[in-house]
Amino acid sequence: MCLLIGPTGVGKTLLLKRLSSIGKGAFENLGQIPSTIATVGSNLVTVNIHKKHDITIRELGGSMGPIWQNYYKDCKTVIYMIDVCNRLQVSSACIQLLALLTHESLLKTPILLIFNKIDMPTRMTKSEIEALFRLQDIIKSAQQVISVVEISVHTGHGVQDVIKWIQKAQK
Ligand SMILES: Nc1nc2c(ncn2[C@@H]2O[C@H](COP(=O)(O)OP(=O)(O)OP(=O)(O)O)[C@@H](O)[C@H]2O)c(=O)[nH]1
Ligand SMILES: [Mg+2]
Repeated sequence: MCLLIGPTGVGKTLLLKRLSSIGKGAFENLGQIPSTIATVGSNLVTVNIHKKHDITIRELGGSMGPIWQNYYKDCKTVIYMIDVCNRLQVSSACIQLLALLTHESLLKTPILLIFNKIDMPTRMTKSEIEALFRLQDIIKSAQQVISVVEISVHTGHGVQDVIKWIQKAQK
């Protein structure tokens, strides 16, 4: 199982919807943007994006932060998503990220960091975020292999990179 977490409103549920429609054969940027509501609890979806087997992804709502750790034991990979427009969320997102990277159950778990909503003109730039998160320091000091992608679930930009990472990491 792949665990999909991150603060509220960053786009986790929308990404899951995109991945399931791509798994059903739809092109990644076709169709309207489906609406989402804040996830209370968790959202379990099986997506058909791997040649050999289906992949189960569990989203935990951002408001469930205090209980995320109950799910760390059962996951093979973790995707942590961040909203590049939400400046108010940066520091808490960073603290949450550090907590998960140092959690004993996740020390060997491959981590994908997603910076989402790069379609927005009000977005923070990549270097701005990297500085705010001290990303290079985090990557250097973490025990896990951390990959980083910038995406827009709205336009579909970068979603293929997410799929490639899941296919590789979730063998
Ligand atoms: N502009 C823009 N908006 C996005 C993007 N991805 C998601 N959103 C919007 O962000 C809002 C929140 O998306 P959700 O997928 O519900 O967020 P979530 O991370 O599941 O939130 P919780 O379930 O509360 O933890 C929705 O209005 C989405 O349409 C994106 O790439 N660009
Ligand atoms: Mg959600």
